Amino acid sequence: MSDNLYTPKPEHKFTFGLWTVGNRGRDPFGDAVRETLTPIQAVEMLAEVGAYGVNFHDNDLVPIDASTGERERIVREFKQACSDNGIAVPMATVNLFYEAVFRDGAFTANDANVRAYSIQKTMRAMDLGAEFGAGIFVLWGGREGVETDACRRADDAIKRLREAMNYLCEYNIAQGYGYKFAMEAKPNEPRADIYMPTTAAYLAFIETLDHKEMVGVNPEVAHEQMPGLSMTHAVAQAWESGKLFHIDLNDQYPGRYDQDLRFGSVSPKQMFWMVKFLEDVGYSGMRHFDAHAYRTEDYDGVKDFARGCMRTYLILKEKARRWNNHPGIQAILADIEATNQSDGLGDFETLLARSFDRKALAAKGLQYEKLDQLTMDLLFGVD
Ligand code: GLT
Ligand code: MN
Ligand code: MN
Repeated sequence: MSDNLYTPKPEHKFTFGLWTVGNRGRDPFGDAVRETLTPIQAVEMLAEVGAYGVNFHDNDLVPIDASTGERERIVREFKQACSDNGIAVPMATVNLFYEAVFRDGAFTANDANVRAYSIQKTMRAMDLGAEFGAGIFVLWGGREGVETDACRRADDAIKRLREAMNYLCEYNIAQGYGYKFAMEAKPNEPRADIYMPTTAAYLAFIETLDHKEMVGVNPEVAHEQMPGLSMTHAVAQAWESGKLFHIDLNDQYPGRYDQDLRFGSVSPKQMFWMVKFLEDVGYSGMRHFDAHAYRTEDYDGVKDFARGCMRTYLILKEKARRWNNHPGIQAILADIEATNQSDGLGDFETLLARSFDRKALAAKGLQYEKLDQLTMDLLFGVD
């Protein structure tokens, strides 16, 4: 087996955020364990490990208090570093969660000035991303939630979110940026409850927007798995709705804080189904790793982490190819498909007149045990 198969290449569209490889291991109980990585050092590292692109929040690149002159210098130098290292910037986003001003939310905050400031900050982040040719703009509403519902009606929050999105879509049109917005759900953390807890919640919300064609979703493995949901099903619904604009890959034990672990390191079987889905349907967007290295690691360990994310994706992609060509698996799938033949339901009268042999329909074993074990053998590498 050629190891080349598992070597990342630009066509795989593997990207990382500045905040991912640049994560210094801070958590609520302890401070940084790694030195600050400058944006330029991060780009050099991403090129070294074979990534295609880098993504950033406005303030990952340009400090919030930077002067116009500083901003220009930073942008110029970072553009140079990206071009020197052959690294693209396919996605940009905005930090609407770190500063104290966002303690009550951003687009949904009760203070109208906070809401306006949040929209202005987003417009400026869109300007910044556009300077790098980013085509996707991610919006993660991490602070859009509550600890107590005493503070506002939840439907008012949704109306405010809609107003903000409609305004930003108009700005996108007016500036001719051509962004696709990708909204990222999360059930909780840092708020006790976040208003848009699942990808499916966003899919329903997007349909109510003035420019819904411009807005899709950015499902994240960890955010679906925290409450024990299926990432594959979330991704499938987004895809089927034509709304899978971006994806955040990592891993997560259900029922815990947002762990953002190395892709595939916790639930390889679930991630196999997800990768197989993406590859089978021909998803052509970015494969973005929104994860970070263990707090135990130095920067060599961060490289191991980044390489591991991409390698695992490519291994699962190859496993999916083999699954699709596995004679035993395909024979069972053909059996399943044989039961799927239909001339349609016909009109009401026809269907009401049809008789069904309920017992016969329930009698035949479906071989899903065998199918699943063949999958396990393939994943374990023993077949
Ligand atoms: C933050 C969050 C991620 C989001 C990023 C984009 S920021 O790291 O945990 O899930 O994708 O805002
Ligand atoms: Mn996360
Ligand atoms: Mn994310």
